[in-house]
Amino acid sequence: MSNLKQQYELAKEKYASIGVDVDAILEKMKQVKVSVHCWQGDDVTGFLSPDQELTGGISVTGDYPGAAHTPEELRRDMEKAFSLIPGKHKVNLHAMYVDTDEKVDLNEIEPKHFEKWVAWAKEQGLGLDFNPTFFSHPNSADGFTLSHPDTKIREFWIEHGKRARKVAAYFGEELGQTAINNFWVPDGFKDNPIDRLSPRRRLQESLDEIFSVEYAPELTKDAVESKVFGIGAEAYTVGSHEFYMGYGISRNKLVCLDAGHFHPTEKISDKLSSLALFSEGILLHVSRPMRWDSDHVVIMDDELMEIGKELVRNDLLDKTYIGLDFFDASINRIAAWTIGTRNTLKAIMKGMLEPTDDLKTAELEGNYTYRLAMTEELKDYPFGAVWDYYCEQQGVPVGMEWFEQVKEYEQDVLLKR
Ligand code: RNT
Ligand code: ZN
Repeated sequence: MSNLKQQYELAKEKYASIGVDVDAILEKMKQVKVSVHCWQGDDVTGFLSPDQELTGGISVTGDYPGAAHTPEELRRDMEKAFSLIPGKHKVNLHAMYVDTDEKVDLNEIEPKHFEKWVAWAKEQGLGLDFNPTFFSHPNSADGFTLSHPDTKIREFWIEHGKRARKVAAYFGEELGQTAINNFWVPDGFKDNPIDRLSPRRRLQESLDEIFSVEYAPELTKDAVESKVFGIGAEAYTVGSHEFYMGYGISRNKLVCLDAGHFHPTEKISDKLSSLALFSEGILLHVSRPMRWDSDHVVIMDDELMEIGKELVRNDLLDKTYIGLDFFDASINRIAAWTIGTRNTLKAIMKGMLEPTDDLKTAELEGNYTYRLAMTEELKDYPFGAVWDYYCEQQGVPVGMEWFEQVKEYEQDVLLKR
């Protein structure tokens, strides 16, 4: 028996003693899909107009060598990352990642401009998700898009939203997996507005117009993502949390929670159970805010573990689509994907490796001493042995072996760009 397998068998016994079936958990883990965001690979630049500066109140810092400059490079980099991550996953594209020789604007995009992505996803056995891009464009230069007071500008963005949905439906059709299409709109004011209502009314009307076409949920589902503030929109964001809670629930849309889009002491882990009671479904943007919506690479911190536990304890994995949203240009970008995605999967596995029913019973009986004792003991259970074995079983590197591969790839590919 290999050493890893031996460690695994010991871990299995230990978890079995508290009623946790580890073999069954490995089976469940194989079903968990994470939507890996393409934009970590090129610092949110895209291929529509790569010379256009990044706007929308988000920001990427760092100049680590090796960013992808073409769709081919980006795909190759993502393939590398996926070879280091256990399981079969999805790729999350933004409209600005068009892959075509045609000069095409956001209000002109069509499924054909994404054909190469689809062919690649098929070949790799990946799903695709999508996002209309409401930023980094001359028509968003003054900070407003779907809520813009100028009808002409609003119409441009409404057309973009409609076309983005067509692309998402095409992904769903071609790949046989629902493509989640996430609407994040950066609109907001730098300083205190007089009229907070009218922009929100315009955003509501624009979205209603975009969503007036029905698509089968097997093909695509729409999500809406709120935010508390952005750079240059510190005073007021049109698409606030309350706006999209109301909008998403009344329109049967998925509500997207980004871990960085709330006040610093607010945690999305605590929002999941409430939202789940009322919403059609949930989209997560797993991210790591540091003092603000800084989009740091996801680490195994308390909040990530809490998200994993909440998904498992409340049986939300079927209702929740898990996406990532971070962008760090100061480190190797493939390592960034690998660390963030592996951590997200680990957090879910940690959630699964808990005697949930037993703990729920104890809580119901008022046995809070047991609840505390068990949850503390669990922190020392041999999670690592289970994770390592899962990686081996899925044919991906165990432990720091993945890092060696990233280093090699950096030498052979990234540094030659
Ligand atoms: C911005 C939102 C949004 C973007 C991506 C690129 O604050 O989090 O999800 O990060 O669409
Ligand atoms: Zn996000």
